Amino acid sequence: MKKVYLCMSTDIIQPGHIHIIEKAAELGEVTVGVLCDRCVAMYERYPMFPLEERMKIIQNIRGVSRVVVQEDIYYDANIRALKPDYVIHGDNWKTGYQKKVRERVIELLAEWGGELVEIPYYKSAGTHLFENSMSERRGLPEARRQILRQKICSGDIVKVMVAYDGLSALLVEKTAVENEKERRQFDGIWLSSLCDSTAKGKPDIELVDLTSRMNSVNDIMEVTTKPIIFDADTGGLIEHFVYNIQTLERIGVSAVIIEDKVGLKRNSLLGNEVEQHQDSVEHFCEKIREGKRAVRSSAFMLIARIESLILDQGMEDALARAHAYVEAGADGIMIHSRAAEPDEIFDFADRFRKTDRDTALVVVPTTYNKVREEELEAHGINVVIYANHMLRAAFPAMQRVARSVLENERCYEASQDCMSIKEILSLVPVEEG
Ligand code: SPV
Ligand code: MG
Repeated sequence: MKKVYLCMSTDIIQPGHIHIIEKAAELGEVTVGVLCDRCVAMYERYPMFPLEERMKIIQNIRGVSRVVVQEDIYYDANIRALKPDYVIHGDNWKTGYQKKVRERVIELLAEWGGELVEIPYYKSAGTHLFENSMSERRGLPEARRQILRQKICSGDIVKVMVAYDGLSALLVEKTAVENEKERRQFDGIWLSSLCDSTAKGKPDIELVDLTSRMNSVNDIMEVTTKPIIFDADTGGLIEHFVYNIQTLERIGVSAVIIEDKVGLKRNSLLGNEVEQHQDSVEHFCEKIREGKRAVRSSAFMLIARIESLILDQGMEDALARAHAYVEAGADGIMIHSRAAEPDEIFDFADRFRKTDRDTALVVVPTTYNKVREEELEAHGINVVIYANHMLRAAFPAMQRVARSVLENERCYEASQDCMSIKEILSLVPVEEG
């Protein structure tokens, strides 16, 4: 009996999957490599069913003899171990990030005279409808929340980029880079108070009201499927916060971060250059407790942000607050710093992790911007937020163009810095029915 290998990443079996398994079974005894959760999440979307359940489903399909785990998108380990006569795949992997994987499979098979069999990509009449409905489902509030929780639990660092309107959110949703080893995308969207306010031409002092901020959330929800982390500033009065957190939950936000300050809120990066005051531990814990009581979804996260390092209150204060906030029910801690180096963040994370291994840790490396994600991950940090870069990039580009038109009294020179009309018209395509 010939040996056949195929790799599957899906958790929802469609006619196309049955088709390829049937074809594989015609060639010999079929081993399916089920791609691990981390790889599926990296290349497609977070799987709805974990690896063990996906293996069970696939094991029970007629024609499958054996299932094994495939730990990497490259087939090396599994096909070296199995030495199959055939590897079977749809013919839709000749371009994009899978191109290199395909080439490597061919190279390996040649070592023992194996063959790659490619079958035409199978599309049933329902495939298009199914794909559309899957993508819509991913954008539902509860799906976004679960994905955020799962990603945090996975142990890999969760990469979150700022967005403040539909277009910036679309970029966070769609931007991906690929190299030979992996495909990288952002895992979530940060609805920064600084950027949401600045984009509306307003200062970051809790002046933009919730109704207006909700419009930004709605615009972003409409064009994305990724989890949204909402910067709720101080959360305001506890009596108001319990209503507002419900509103945010209802409109689809995945997590809310509130910071432990009171009075007129100023941006944290101003530090002690301006007057700003930290809340008492007791009062902020009360806000956390009441906020958690108000929400209905168990996946929705309330994250407490500590301003002790921003306000020079010291590490002991930051750590004591972190433990108190977790005790009060916070699902995560954001520790903020305006230092040029990450040392105090590392120190905080190491000491916090000595007694708390589970609570999500969030950081915003705006000032200590040389730090790499892998260093943060090594210190037990779960979420990194790039809090303002999209807006800081857009503003100088727009300013340059505005100045150029004034200086040249025509738009020819400015056009050299602009994307073409063709590009802008196809940037957001009209959806085909
Ligand atoms: C924001 O992006 O609005 C933040 C982060 O709250 S910071 O600007 O660093 O305070
Ligand atoms: Mg803010």
